[in-house]
Formats: sequence, structure tokens, C-alpha cells
Amino acid sequence: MDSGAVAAGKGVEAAAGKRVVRPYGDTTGDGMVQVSFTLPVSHDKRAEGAAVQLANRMGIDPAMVVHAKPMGDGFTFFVVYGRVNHLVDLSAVQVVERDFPLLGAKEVNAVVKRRLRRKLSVVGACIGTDAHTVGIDAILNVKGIAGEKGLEYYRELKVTNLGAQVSVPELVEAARVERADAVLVSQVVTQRDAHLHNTREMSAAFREAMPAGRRPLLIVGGPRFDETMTAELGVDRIFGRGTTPGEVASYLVHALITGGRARV
Ligand code: B12
Repeated sequence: MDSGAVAAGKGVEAAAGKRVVRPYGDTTGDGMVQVSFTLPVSHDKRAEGAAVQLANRMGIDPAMVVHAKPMGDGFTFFVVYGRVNHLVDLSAVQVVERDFPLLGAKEVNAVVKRRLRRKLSVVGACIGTDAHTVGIDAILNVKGIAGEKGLEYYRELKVTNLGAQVSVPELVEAARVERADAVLVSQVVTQRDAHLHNTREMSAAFREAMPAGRRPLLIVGGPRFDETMTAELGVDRIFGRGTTPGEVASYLVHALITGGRARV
């Protein structure tokens, strides 16, 4: 390590165009991490040994069980603390950065009114068996989230929130009836990759039901989506954990009206 290149006190090293960091636990750059998991074994000394063995195999060495709690019959929850030698190269990290300007509600309304000259129609739902509506409601309902109002608050947006457990055919039909400019789908349950299967089914159904250029913008969101998977899932944008209504409204304006790929 080139000590002269270490960013003072932050555990960041710079060498040959790389920006490398290592975890911080007790002291800067000591590589200490904490992980939690459940093993299908009753809690005893052997179970704790098994947790340490797993942590070692994950590259955590030395590893220390700092918390172990029985979780019903034959299961134990662990928190393990220990050191990894892995480094993170910040220059090689790939994420989806916001590539559109963040607008206030007034600006969104003004652009829609001036450029679209009609209300922008948005249809939202949780599809499949998913009944976790809190996320889509946070984006759509007036009450919004974290002090920010949802899309229903925007005068120039017409919001149809179909709620929970909507089937794909119902969603396609509602999008047609509402002449949706954008369809917003929430998927929170990820067991057996349900969110991926459901999203693929949804995007395929829209492609089949509507000709290219006539289909609405397809947006999915939920806490466990990988935002880089848009092409693979056949959607226009994926929003993850902590999304705000303002981000979504700004994206709609960018994607449908002001951006290079203007659709309407
Ligand atoms: C509340 C809750 C419930 C409530 C839901 C009530 C409701 N009306 O939504 C009830 C009790 C019904 C419930 C039931 C179940 N739940 Co539940 N539930 C939760 C809990 C505690 C909170 C979820 C939540 O509301 N988050 C708050 C919102 C605001 O966050 P969010 O969804 O991430 O949304 C934000 C972003 O992701 C994004 N976003 C989300 N959607 C969209 C969509 C678009 C278009 C956009 C742009 C953005 C966007 O923007 C939002 C705002 O920032 C989570 C655990 C947790 N702490 O997260 C478990 C959790 C999601 N549930 C879980 C499970 C397993 C279930 C059940 C299967 C349990 C059971 N065995 O019955 C059932 C399934 C019911 C069903 N058919 O779907 C698991 C899912 C595990 C997995 N890997 O899939 C979790 C993670 C709990 C756990 N650790 O096991 N649940």
C-alpha cells in the first residue's frame, strides 16, 4: 500500500487509478465486519462452532460469535463479528446513478401542462400474490413518505392505484382503460425470485398487448431489486429502497417529455 496515497484517516487508498477501501470496525481500515444469519440447528456450543466455520468460509477470519439466539425449534440466529481481508475498488463499482434532474412538484406540473397539454396518466399496483402495498402507496398516495407528498398530490398527474394482488391481465386492461403513460409496479416479496418472474410476465404481457411506441413506460420498484436489471426484466426503470415520490415524478417527466427518448 502506498501510504502517501492514503486519504487521511478514511481508510481509502489510491493506486494506479484505483480507489480502494476496506471496512472499518474498531480502528480505521481494520477490515472488521458484522454479519447475521440463521442456521437450521438448535443452539449449543456445536452450533456456535458451525457459525464460526461458516464465517471463516465467507472469508471472515478471525470470527467471533457476538450474539446467538434460539429461533424456535431447531434454528439459531447468529451475529458474527470478524475481520475480512477483502478490498473494495471504488472505481470498479457499478450502480445506476440518477441521470435526470430532480424537479419540484410545481416544476413537474408546469412541464406536463405546457408540453403534454393533458394530465399524465399513471397506473400503479402490486402484482401477483404480493400484498405489500406500503411501498407503492408511499409513492402514489397523497400522504407520500418522509415528509414528501405522493404523486396524487401533483395536479397534472392522474393516478390510478389498483392496490394489492392485481393480476397481470387486470393491470394491462386498467392501463388500456386509463390510457396510462406509465405503469408503476411494486414487488416486495422475493421468495423464489417471485419479483423477477412477475416482472418478466408483466413486461411480456404489455409487449404482447400493445404495439411498440404505444405501450406505457414500465417501472418496477421494491427494496430488493437490482437496479441494473432493466433490460433483463424488460422494463424502462427500476427503483429500489428509499425511493421518493419526487424522484419518480422527475423520472416520468424526463422519460416521457423532456428527455432524449421523449415518448409523448
Ligand atoms: C408491513 C409488512 C407486511 C404487511 C404488509 C401490509 C401492507 N399493506 O403493505 C403484512 C403483514 C400484510 C405482510 C405480509 C407478509 N409478509 Co411482509 N413485511 C412487512 C415489512 C415489515 C415492512 C414492509 C414495508 O412496508 N416497508 C416500508 C415501505 C415504505 O418500503 P418499501 O416497500 O421498500 O418501499 C419503498 C421502496 O422499495 C420503493 N418502492 C417499493 N415499491 C415501489 C414501486 C415503484 C413503482 C417505485 C417507483 C418504488 C417502489 O419506494 C418505497 C418508498 O421508498 C417487511 C420487513 C421490512 N422491514 O421491510 C416484511 C416482509 C417484506 N414480509 C415478508 C413476508 C415473508 C411476508 C409474508 C409472506 C409472511 C407470511 N408468511 O404470511 C406475508 C405475505 C403477504 C403477501 N401476500 O404479500 C418478508 C419478505 C421476504 C422475502 N424475501 O420475500 C419481509 C422482508 C419480512 C422478512 N424479513 O421476512 N408483510
